[in-house]
Amino acid sequence: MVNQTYALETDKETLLAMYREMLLARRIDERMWLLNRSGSIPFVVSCQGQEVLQIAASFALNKEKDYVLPYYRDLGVVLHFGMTTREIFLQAYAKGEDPNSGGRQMPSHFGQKKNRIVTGSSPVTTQVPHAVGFALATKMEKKSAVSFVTLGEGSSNQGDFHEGLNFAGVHKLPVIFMVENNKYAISVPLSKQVACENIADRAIGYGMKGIKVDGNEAFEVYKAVKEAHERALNGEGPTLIEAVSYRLTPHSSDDDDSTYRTKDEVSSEKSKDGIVRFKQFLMDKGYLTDALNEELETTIKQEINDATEYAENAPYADVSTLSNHVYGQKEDH
Ligand SMILES: Cc1ncc(C[n+]2csc(CCOP(=O)(O)OP(=O)(O)O)c2C)c(N)n1
Repeated sequence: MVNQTYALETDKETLLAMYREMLLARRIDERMWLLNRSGSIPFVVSCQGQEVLQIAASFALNKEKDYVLPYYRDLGVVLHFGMTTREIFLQAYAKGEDPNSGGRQMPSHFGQKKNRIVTGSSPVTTQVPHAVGFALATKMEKKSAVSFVTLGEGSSNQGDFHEGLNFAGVHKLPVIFMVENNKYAISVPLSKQVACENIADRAIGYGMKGIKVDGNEAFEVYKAVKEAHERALNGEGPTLIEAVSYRLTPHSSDDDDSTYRTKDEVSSEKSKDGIVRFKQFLMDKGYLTDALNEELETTIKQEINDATEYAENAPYADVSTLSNHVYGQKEDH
């Protein structure tokens, strides 16, 4: 098999595209916090600390064919699959043009049919059996597509996780489960969530390959997902990937993380930030320069300013649409 990681490491254009998406996700997230703290938007749930693994995984998928079933932190995944910066801000402001739910769901409950982003629900882990269902349909229809689902490590204790993995393992379905282990489930640290050493070890109980990777290392994540993707398309069944990172922000804008973790711990984890590491790699290779980085930052800022202004001025959903997507609608004849 071709060593995909090696091929990627010399592919300057793809690497710069990856970096741009990581940076865009981080800067969007940072803007969301400013808007929340200034009272403009009601709620933020961050991707910060998880951008590298989200973007690296997304680049290993086929965004024209695969289905993604993201969880609320997957800003990087949905940006890669085609959700625009404007659309991200429209959902944060709960405006009518929000592609996820027309402003009806909580922010970050991503879903957009045209980009094969399958909507999730507020109860965590419901996306796992949904992803397995998509993979079953894909197999029955003999389509060449993979279903990619993400969740937090805390969510891997829910029944839905185990039922989903069991069914996918038995039927050898083309699905990739990626646990984004950010070491906390709100205030509960990893040591109080699971008694096993690795979340990836759970794979063996369901007859599938399990692999643990450093989520701050883009190439490790890319390789794991690329191989899982190939296995899925070859009919070799599902894979469980555990990508370890750290949640750099509080659980959400409604959480005070100082009650359960120290500032020292957070700043020590911040020093391992995968984006900084990836940027350094690009600099060392000569693919990125200070000037190019500055240019990227400027264009991203402009894109975010435009999106913020657009979403702020956009109308809320019209009251006449209140029951759309809630009750069945009569077709016009
Ligand atoms: C079934 C269910 N139980 C509890 C909650 C409340 N809740 C929302 S997020 C969350 C923590 C999930 O932790 P994890 O899966 O590790 O994801 P993380 O937020 O850390 O990325 C909980 C308990 C919920 N939304 N759904």
